[in-house]
Amino acid sequence: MRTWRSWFPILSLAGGLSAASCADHGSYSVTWTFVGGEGAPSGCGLHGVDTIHVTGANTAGDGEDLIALCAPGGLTHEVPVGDWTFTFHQLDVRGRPIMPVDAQGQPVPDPTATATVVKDTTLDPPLAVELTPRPECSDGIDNDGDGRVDLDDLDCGGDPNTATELPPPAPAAKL
Ligand SMILES: [Ca+2]
Ligand SMILES: [Ca+2]
Repeated sequence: MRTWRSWFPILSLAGGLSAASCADHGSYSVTWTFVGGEGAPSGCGLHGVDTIHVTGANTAGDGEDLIALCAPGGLTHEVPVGDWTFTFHQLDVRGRPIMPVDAQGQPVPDPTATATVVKDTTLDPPLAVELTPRPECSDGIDNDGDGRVDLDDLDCGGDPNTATELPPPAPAAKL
């Protein structure tokens, strides 16, 4: 009994997938950079972003849920046709969502984009989204290479919202 019950949702899901595959499909494309125009090949590693998690829905009720490596800076993926809204989440190396904050510590929402996906066509030009990096003092990275990460780096001053792990500028030498 228990075995039959546990199989039932899986069989239902398979039926749903095969029905969905009959729909017309096209592809969306997206590229991402970091605020300020910094490219993904350097920015993803620098800001501790391992993957990008794309979620979305179209007006017909289809869904998108895809995780792609951050460093390539873009992806193309086939989905059912329709008017889509996508959201782009940053994930760290452990697959945990990254919650970017601004200099005041206020959360910055994940970027979203809308697109109309047309049958047998790839969206051109691609969607372009801009990711907000975390402050250096809470990104899990030893940004300045001194062997101390985030709040272990005294230059963060104990504040996870500090923008840089670099020491403050030395006072001008007195003559
Ligand atoms: Ca850091
Ligand atoms: Ca450091």
